[in-house]
Amino acid sequence: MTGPDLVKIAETLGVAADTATAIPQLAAANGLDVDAAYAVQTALVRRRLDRGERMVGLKMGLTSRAKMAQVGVDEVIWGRLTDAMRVPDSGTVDVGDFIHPRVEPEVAFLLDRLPEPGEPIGDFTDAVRAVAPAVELIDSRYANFTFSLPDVVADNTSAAAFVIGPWCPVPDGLDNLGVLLEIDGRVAQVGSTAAILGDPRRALDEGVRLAGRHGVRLREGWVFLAGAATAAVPLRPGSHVRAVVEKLGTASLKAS
Ligand code: OOG
Ligand code: MG
Repeated sequence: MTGPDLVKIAETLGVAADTATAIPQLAAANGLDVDAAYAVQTALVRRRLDRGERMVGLKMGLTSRAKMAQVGVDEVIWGRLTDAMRVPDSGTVDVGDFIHPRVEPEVAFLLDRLPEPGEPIGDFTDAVRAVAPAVELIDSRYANFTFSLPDVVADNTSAAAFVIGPWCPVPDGLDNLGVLLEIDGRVAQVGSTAAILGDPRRALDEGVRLAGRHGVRLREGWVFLAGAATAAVPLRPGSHVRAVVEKLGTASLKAS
């Protein structure tokens, strides 16, 4: 018996993203478990690299209860970021490039040199050069933004675009900073960085560990998104989105 055709599944997900067309969930129908789903994710990102995109970082998903509850999946997941997903701070995205985009406030790390695989990270300030507020734009390729754990993993954890605000030196504490998501000047979500695994620094340990299981090593100069502190909010054309993180500042995005 042969296993599922992982490259073909990745192609289906890639075309869904390229054409902004929702598809039915595919993990159950193809017998994908979580490990096979990460292999699909690898093939899906390979498809981007083959057309000239560069890997620029890693993102964590479902590191907060608010996010787990919103999508009904309760495991921490990780995905890959490429240069084509990056939008400059205060930049504009075209909602028509996506299926049903949502935005969420995040904290980003700029990675320094990390220890060898299997070694503990040790001092956070040795591993992380700078931190920044960020907005992640997620866009599940599945109809109704509904998926199982292997589905969302295969779909590169809904990664679509991200904005990083100004980098700042690592503050003394990151574990209890207020987080706001504002849409058109109105507060749409309120939270705290404490919602991210108790402390967003923990997300880095998890990222190193979980990606390491699949042979992915985080690199110096990469961006790392620790995961949203609040639930995500649908992005409508014409909106102006700001993520504000206490002590760190603001990252913003416009939608046309
Ligand atoms: C999965 C991605 C989750 C986060 O920050 O929790 C994520 C999704 O909600 O579609 O990026
Ligand atoms: Mg996110």
